[in-house]
Amino acid sequence: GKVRAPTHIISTISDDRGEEPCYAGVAMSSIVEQGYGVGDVISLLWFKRSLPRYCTKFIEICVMLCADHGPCVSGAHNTIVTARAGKDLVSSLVSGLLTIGPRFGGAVDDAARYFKDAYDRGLTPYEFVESMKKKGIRVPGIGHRIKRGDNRDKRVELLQLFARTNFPSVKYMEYAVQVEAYTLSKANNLVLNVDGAIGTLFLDLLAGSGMFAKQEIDEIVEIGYLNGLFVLARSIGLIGHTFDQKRLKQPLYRHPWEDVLYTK
Ligand code: Q5B
Repeated sequence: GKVRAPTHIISTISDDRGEEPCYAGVAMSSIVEQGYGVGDVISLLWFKRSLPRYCTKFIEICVMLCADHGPCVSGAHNTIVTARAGKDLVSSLVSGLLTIGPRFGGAVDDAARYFKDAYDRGLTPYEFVESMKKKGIRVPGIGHRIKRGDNRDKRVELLQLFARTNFPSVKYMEYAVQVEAYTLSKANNLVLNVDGAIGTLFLDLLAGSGMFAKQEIDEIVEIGYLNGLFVLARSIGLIGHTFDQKRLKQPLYRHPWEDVLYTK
């Protein structure tokens, strides 16, 4: 019989060989005709399945809420400086994206990992937070530079409201709220931040939707899909900041001497 030459690439999420491209087996015409949104496209290309509407709506809300957070955050700052140095769109975008990490916007996966582990092991908020402290690890998803116990992050409240209204279960989020109550008793800036809200609510989506086997959830958390939501969302804002600087014809940025402490 025919022997197929071994392939150098395996791909399982999309196929452009037919009349029209397919995302996880769904033809482009269906995507358009059925009025799918970007949440459905993310479901198909990242999770390889169509998710219920409340899940895709949640994904879309995450993308909208994280699209930008002003010019002063690390990512926007880098992008603005790069655009003002005369660099092109892609360079300006990636210089902002490269700041996303454990302190800024890239704590979503670790929040999901640590909160899942603590909840599944039945740790009390006190045991969880103090065990992290003993290990010298900051609790991912907790803490913010400008948000406080008396000035909560509106994005977190909006995500929580949507999930409480639409998700079958919000056990991981409620656990995170209890953890936040404990961390706020230690310091007023230790709020549940947007990374922590998305990380724990996505655990609820994965566990409560009935669309994922336990092994699949463990794999998603282990591989780390969820920072992708922040990266994707913030790209929208970073592109906007690039255009803004170009439109404003802003000159090369140079940081003022007065704002540097020169010392030996
Ligand atoms: N402490 C976010 O720190 C920040 C603690 C903690 C235990 C914690 C910090 C942190 C975990 C990572 C995380 C996502 C670096 C943040 C985001 C997107 C954004 C950004 C925007 C947007 C802030 C003061 C004292 C110290 C620390 C203790 C702080 N965090 N203890 N667990 N998690 N969080 N990142 O204000 O005794 O004095 O040594 O790493 O979730 O990135 O809008 O800006 O949309 O763009 O610099 O919202 O919390 O505070 O470092 O001076 O710490 O609190 O140990 O205690 P700060 P520090 P001590 S959302």
